[in-house]
Amino acid sequence: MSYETILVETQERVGMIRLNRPKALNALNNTLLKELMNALEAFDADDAIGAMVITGNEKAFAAGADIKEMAEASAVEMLKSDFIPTFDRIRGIKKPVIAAVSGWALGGGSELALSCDMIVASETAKFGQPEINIGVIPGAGGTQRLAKAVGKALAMEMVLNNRTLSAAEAQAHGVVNRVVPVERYLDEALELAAQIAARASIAVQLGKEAVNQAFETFLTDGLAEERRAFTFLFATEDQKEGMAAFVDKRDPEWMGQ
Ligand code: DAK
Repeated sequence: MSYETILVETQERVGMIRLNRPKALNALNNTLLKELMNALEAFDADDAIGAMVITGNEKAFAAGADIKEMAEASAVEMLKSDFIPTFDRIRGIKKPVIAAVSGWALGGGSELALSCDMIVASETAKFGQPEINIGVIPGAGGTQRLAKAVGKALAMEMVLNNRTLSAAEAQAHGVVNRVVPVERYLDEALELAAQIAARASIAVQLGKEAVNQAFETFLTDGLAEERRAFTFLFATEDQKEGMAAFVDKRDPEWMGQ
């Protein structure tokens, strides 16, 4: 399938999506959001793919929603826009999604990165919620995911006063998994994705769901969900294979079932 605003490729079991509106610093317009979602869902449905990477370019992961597209929008048009459904659907992707971020990750771009399961950042990455500069606030999870990630005080400063986070600060606050030189960030993300894609896929899927529960439920509900997922894995071939391989002192051969 060919796209207008993204580039899509596969590297063995990893699906990679590159946001590709470089002249607009990868601002997220409606076409890009639709295409991104279609590509993510196509990879999610493909048994040959085990993990995904979303990236931009060295200068910008994404500089936010396309301000030129939304400047004249009415409240009703914004309510009907693709932003909310897209971000809800990203939450529903079953396989791990890693953001490889270099340069600007602002507004909806920062929210997109925070919606991914992991972030590999280049040393030049900058995360921010500058919506206050244009008279609004984050609308795709920024106030919520950011506050959970960096704490109330810093989230307030970011949302109310456009404080940006450097890559090193983002790492110190647990927002990103690792920070690497700009020449390495994409390869590092692809390698991490390849490692996870080679693992027992049902356990990976349930592990992702269970960790997400930690941010969305009370502890007792999350623990119950984790216990159900853990128990269910004993109905999979991969659990039998994984434990037998340990006992036999050999590498497991995952079947994804
Ligand atoms: N939208 C449209 N175009 C953008 C853009 C954006 N967000 N960011 C950059 N561009 C364009 C610039 O207009 C410029 O285009 P030309 O003038 O060349 O045609 C080109 O990209 C290069 O940008 P600059 O010349 O400004 O580059 P600089 O290196 O000087 O500055 C910058 C880089 C990232 C600091 C600057 O471009 C900037 O401040 N950009 C805006 C960042 C921003 O405010 N982002 C937040 C957008 S609001 C929703 C939920 C969420 C949202 C929307 C709806 N719903 C629930 C419905 C999200 C909202 C947002 O993200």
